[in-house]
Amino acid sequence: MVRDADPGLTRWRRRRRARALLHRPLPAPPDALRRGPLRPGAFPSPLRSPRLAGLLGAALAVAFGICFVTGLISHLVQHPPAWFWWPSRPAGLYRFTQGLHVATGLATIPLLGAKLWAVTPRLYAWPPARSIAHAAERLAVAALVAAALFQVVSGVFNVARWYAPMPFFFTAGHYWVAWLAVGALLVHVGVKLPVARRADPGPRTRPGGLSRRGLFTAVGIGAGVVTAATVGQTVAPLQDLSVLAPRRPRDGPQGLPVNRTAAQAGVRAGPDHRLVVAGPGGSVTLGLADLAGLPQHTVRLPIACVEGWSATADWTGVRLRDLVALVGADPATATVDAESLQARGRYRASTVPPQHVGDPLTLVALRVNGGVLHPDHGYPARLIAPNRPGVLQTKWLARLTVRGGS
Ligand SMILES: Nc1nc2c(c(=O)[nH]1)N[C@H]1C(S)=C(S)[C@@H](COP(=O)(O)O)O[C@H]1N2
Ligand SMILES: [Mo]
Repeated sequence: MVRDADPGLTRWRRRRRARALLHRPLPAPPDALRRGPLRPGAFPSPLRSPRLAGLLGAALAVAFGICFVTGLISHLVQHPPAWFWWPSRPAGLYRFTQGLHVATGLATIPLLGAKLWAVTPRLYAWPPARSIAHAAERLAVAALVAAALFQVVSGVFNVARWYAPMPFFFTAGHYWVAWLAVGALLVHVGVKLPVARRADPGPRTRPGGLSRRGLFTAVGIGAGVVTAATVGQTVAPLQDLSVLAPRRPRDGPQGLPVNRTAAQAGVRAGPDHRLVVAGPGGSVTLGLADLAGLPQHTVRLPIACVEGWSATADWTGVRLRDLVALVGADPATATVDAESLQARGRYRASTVPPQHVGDPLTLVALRVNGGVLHPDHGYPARLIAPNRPGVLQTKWLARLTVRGGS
């Protein structure tokens, strides 16, 4: 009996044939199309070298990497899957990671601009696709550019709270496109890293023109200006510098910005307001005098909005763990669902996990910065907890449902 070949050899041949097919030259399009930016020598600037593209790419990869990781943290904290655990300390950690997310995202803008400028000639590469493999690589780059632009633009719209041009739920779109960008970026880096390593450094200067160092300095200054013009939304001492920041940490009633006003939320609470605390073994209903009669504590905690602004305030009220104990549950293991008087809206309710319930810094706040809560800050009672995004600091509390903790 004659065997054709051993299976290993056949597989090897098949793979070689597939590779040959991927790299077989495609027919070149007619030369008559080579006009305008497609003509040879259309981009004379020697600054646009593979070396420059590589250096800018490295800077972008660092900024994008930080932005991706901090964004992922933010997403997990806001939409926690069952396996995810986020501590209640350090109290200002989320403020830092989310501030960094928005700052690196914004600093990306000048870097991305310079990078796209540096690689513009590649957009008009001739022939447009040399082989199937080359075409696939270019498609990955197209996906990367589109995803990166989408992330920057949608992020800026969100910071500016301009939702009209986004016909999708920002948080979901921004999250999923981030994965698309990371995937395309990994392919791109895998393909380009060897090229950038081998790249001839090219001329550093062009007679009478901008040097590479000059260009880098300009991009660096651009990134610095963008950062300085916006970081004051979270670093209060810099707020006067931040002319482009949509929010200023000390502007608003009681020296604190407002995200959604009571009127916008359709909430009107009076002094007859009652807070229901429901536990596994029974429930209590507390009027404002009852709440004020419980031990009061003052904590210094920030509101850190996903939009990038944050502000510190002094909050006074009842510890959440004291209310949990009031209905006979153990604060160390209880989870609390907090619901607002607000009837509709995505942020009318939030869940407080055990590590935050048990933390003595977590309050049902009745006062801020020395006065009774302004209606826009959640009068008569709002949640304030350490290391939590603003969207989870539920205002106008109406009901607390305690689960577990028995
Ligand atoms: N009920 C309710 N609570 C809410 C919101 C909301 O829309 N509804 N917005 C949240 C968001 S996004 C932020 S950043 C904080 C802002 O609190 P402040 O307006 O008191 O600064 O409130 C949170 N609490
Ligand atoms: Mo927010």
